[in-house]
Amino acid sequence: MDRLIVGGPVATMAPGGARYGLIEDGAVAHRDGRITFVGRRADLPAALADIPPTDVGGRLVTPGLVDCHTHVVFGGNRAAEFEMRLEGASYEEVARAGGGILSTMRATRAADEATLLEAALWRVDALIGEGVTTMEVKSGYGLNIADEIKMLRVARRIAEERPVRIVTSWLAAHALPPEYDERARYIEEVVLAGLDRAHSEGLVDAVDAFCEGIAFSSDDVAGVFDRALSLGLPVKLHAEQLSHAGGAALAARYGALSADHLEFIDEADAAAMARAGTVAVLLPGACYTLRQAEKPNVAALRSAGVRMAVATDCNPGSSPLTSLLLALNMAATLFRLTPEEALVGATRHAAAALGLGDEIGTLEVGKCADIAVWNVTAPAELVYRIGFNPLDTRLFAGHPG
Ligand code: DI6
Ligand code: FE
Repeated sequence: MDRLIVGGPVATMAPGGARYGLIEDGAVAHRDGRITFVGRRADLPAALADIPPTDVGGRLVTPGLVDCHTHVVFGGNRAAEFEMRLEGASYEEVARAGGGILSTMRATRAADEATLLEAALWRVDALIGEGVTTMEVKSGYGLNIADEIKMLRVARRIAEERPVRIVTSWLAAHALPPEYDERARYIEEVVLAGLDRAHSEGLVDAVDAFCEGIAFSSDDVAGVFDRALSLGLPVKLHAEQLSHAGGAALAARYGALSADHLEFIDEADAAAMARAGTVAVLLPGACYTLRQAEKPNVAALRSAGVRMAVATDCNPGSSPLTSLLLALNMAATLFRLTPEEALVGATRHAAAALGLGDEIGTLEVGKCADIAVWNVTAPAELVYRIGFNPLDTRLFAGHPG
C-alpha cells in the first residue's frame, strides 16, 4: 500500500543539492518498505497526490539514523574502572593491570545469551528511541570461539526482537585473552578459526580488529584481513586511537569500508584513505570519556576528501554512550564538524561505512523507507542541542515503531 508523508521540511541527506538535501514543504512516498517518491509536495505525481497523507505539521523529516560503530553486546559494566581512572589511572594502565577489555571479557563469558540480550536491548532501545534504524554490533568481549560466536548470535537476535537493522562485525582481534601469551597463536586458533566458523553460520557481515600498542600490530591485523578478504568479507579497523600504529594506512591498503577513531592520523593517512574510499568513523564519546587531548585531524580528512561518519562506539569502557544525538553534538563541539557534516556522518556516510550506501542513509527513490520525524524545524537543531531528544515518529522499512 502506498503511504505519503507531507507537511514539513525534508532533509534527504542526498548529495549534490541544497545543504542537508533540504526540501522545504517536501513529500515522501513509500510502498512495501521502499521509497517511491521524494521531492516538493507541489511536484507530487497525480497518482500519489490522491493518497490520504500523514501531515507532520511542520516537523522535520530525515532518514533514520545509522550508528555504524557499537559494542552494545557485553556483560557487566566498568563503573569501578571509571572511578579508578578518575583517581588518576590511565585507560592503558587499567588495561595492562587486567582491567579494561579483559574485565568485560570475564563478565561476558559468564553471561548466557538471554542475559546478554536483555542488557543489550536496554542500550538498543535508547538508540531506537532517538531514531536509529540501523546499527552495527561487534563481538570482541568473548575472546574465545564459543563466546565470540555467542555475542554475534545475540547481535542477530536483536533484529528479531526490535525493528532495527543489525550489521555484525567479527572483532575477536580486540585484546589478547589471559590463556594466550603469544598473539600469533591466538590469531591462528581463535581469530581465524573462529571467523571461519562464525562466517559459515552466517553471523559475520564484516571483520574488525584493534590495531594498537596494547592490542594487535598492523602485521597481526594484515593476517586477519587476508582471511576476511578470502572469505569475501569486508574489513574495517580500530585505528590510530591511542598512538600512531599504522592502522589507517593498513585499512586503506585493504580497501577497508572504514577506519575508526583516528586521533593520531597524519596527512599521508588521510590521503591514503581518500584514495581507497575508506570512511573515517569519528567517535567523540571515546575521546571525551578518556579526556584525550589529541583529536582526529578533521581538517586533513576534509581537505583530502575523506567521507566522515560519526558513531557512539557504545561500549562499557571508553564510551558508555547510548545517544547518537549527543555524539553528533560532541563531533561538532569537540571535533569541529559542521552540523551538516555531523548529520551526514550519522546518515549517508554511516551507511557507506557499513557498505549499505545503496540501501539506507538518504531519502532517495528505491532506498529503504527508514524515516525519522523530529519535533524541530531545522536540521542543525538535531546537532546543537545537548541531552535533548526531539524524536516524534520513526518508521523502519515503512512501519512505525
Ligand atoms: N577501542 C575502543 O574504544 C573500544 N575498543 C577499542 O578497540 C574500547 C573497548 C573497551 O574498553 O571495552
Ligand atoms: Fe570501538
